[in-house]
Amino acid sequence: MFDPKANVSVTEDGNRLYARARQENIETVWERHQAQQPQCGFCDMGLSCRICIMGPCRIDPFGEGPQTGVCGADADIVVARNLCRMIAAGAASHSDHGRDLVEVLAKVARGQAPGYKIRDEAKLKRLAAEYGVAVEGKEVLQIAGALADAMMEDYGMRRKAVQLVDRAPKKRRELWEKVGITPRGIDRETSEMMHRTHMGVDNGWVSLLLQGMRNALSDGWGGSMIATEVSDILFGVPTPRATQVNAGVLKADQVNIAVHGHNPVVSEMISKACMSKELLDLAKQKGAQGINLVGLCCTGNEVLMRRGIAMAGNHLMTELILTTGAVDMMIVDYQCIMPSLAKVAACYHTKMISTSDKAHFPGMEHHEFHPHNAEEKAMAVVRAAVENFSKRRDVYIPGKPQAAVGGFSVEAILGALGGTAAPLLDAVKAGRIRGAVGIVGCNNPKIQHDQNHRVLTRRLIENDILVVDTGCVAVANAKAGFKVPEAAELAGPGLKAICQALKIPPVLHMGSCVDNVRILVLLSALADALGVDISDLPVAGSAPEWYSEKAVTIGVYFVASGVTTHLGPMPPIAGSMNVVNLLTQGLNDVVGATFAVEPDPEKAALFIRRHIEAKRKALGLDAREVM
Ligand code: BF8
Repeated sequence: MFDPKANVSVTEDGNRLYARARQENIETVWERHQAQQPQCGFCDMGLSCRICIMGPCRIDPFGEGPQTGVCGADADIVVARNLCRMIAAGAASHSDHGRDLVEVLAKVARGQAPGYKIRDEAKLKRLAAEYGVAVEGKEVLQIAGALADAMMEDYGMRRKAVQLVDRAPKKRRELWEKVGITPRGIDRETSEMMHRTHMGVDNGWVSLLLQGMRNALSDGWGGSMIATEVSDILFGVPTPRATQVNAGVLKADQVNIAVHGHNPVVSEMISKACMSKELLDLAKQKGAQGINLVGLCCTGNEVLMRRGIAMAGNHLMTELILTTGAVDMMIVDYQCIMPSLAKVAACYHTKMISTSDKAHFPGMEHHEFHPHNAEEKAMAVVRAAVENFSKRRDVYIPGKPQAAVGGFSVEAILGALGGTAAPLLDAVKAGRIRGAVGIVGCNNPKIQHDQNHRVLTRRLIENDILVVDTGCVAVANAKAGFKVPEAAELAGPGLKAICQALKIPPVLHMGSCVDNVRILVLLSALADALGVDISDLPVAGSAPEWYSEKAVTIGVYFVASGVTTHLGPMPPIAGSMNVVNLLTQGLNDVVGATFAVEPDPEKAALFIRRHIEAKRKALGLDAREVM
């Protein structure tokens, strides 16, 4: 566990703001984590069960106390059920976010969403073709309406499989059919997962975990994929653009508004309002030089990817950023928003605004955004932020912003390669690039903030492994300076030469956490080009500092898609060696990939490098020995 006497963060802005929080006696996630020690060992091992009220029950891991709960469930059943419920919650979160976007698309089609529009007609038509929606002779809005209807059917049970599963390589789809884990409907799989984990339903730990994989796949190739694709249709496909990151992006002489959460439906509208002449004039009248919109967490990644909006920080920075005293307003939607935020904000002048009908927070002002009123609401809240500027007191903005480049959608990556994956594959075949790793996920106060992300990423690129990242890792790596073309100097000679030729960084920012599906699409393109399955590719996934249920779901759909995935923190499964062995070994025979848990990022880098070299060897490519 992370030593609380050490610096809480590996970043300068994080440590300086944490010192300020301590000085001002503001409680943060680190103090609350400390106050929880020792955390429950039964829960940590997945051995406590609260599913029914014959319990709560605990299974004794030392074999001395009870070995079953009141209902008779043993350690394997309890651990598998708990993990599966985490998968269901993660899938529900991402996929419900996707549904919100489909609803906006449907409302745009009906003219009921002023301010939103179809920004990428070509992508709309490509998606329509995938869904079998006729486009000939139809108006754009008609196509949008028909596509939204078809996507909504993916959520139910009227299909044999969710539509975008067709994007996976044929071998992978055949394997899913054989194993019986092809996802049928997005809501259906989550609902079935909750049903199976009710007391007295599925008590086979293997069958539970197989449904867990099907549930996760319904998110990866369903709800999350829909979220990303519809966001691209409504707000544009990301292309590389320059931006800046860390707390230094706040401006002392401007109105600072931070957007936090996940869904671009809110943050895009806010970004538009921040550019309105009326509100910019008002800001001037109030003595501010402008309105500075900054991002936090994944909604920050969404607006960074498409607009180059600066990023103030990731998960563990969300409280600290308020201690600058420079944030005039924080606007949140949902997911990963600590309920403590309004308490921290109350120590300053910062206004906290919640916007989603499904996410309320103590101490925040609630202004509900819906497609029909979002434009108007965005203007109203940004106006309130401008009005709040004059109430600032003591402002402390540590450090200078770090430059970064974001916006590497699959379309942008293939574009940079000249339109096809061939140059990337040639480089892999020639061994100049050994392979690629998707580093994803969160921060966790059990680990020094951003430390594992930095170390792992650095070790991989210096060994000629291309890194793509999303979510909070993407922010960590941008702050570390890995996302400027000059960072090619940090890479091994093969990767360095390619990055320099293409003028790209060795670490490519692929977006928010729902955008992990961009990685699946890219891997499918690479596998198809080589005529192999995803599990044959010299690639891996990693979540070095994960904390959330969504991260569990992402890890499971990565593995079920054939990507061996490293986890930093141990998931709560240690109470069942059967579950541990299946997830870390047995799955290889089922889906051709497994999980590996390794808290030390140096050792994790070695594990990943060995895995990549083994995959190269199996493909008949040159393989290095990793010492
Ligand atoms: O969805 S990486 S802490 S912000 S869960 Fe949350 Fe984790 Fe960050 Fe985005 Ni993803």
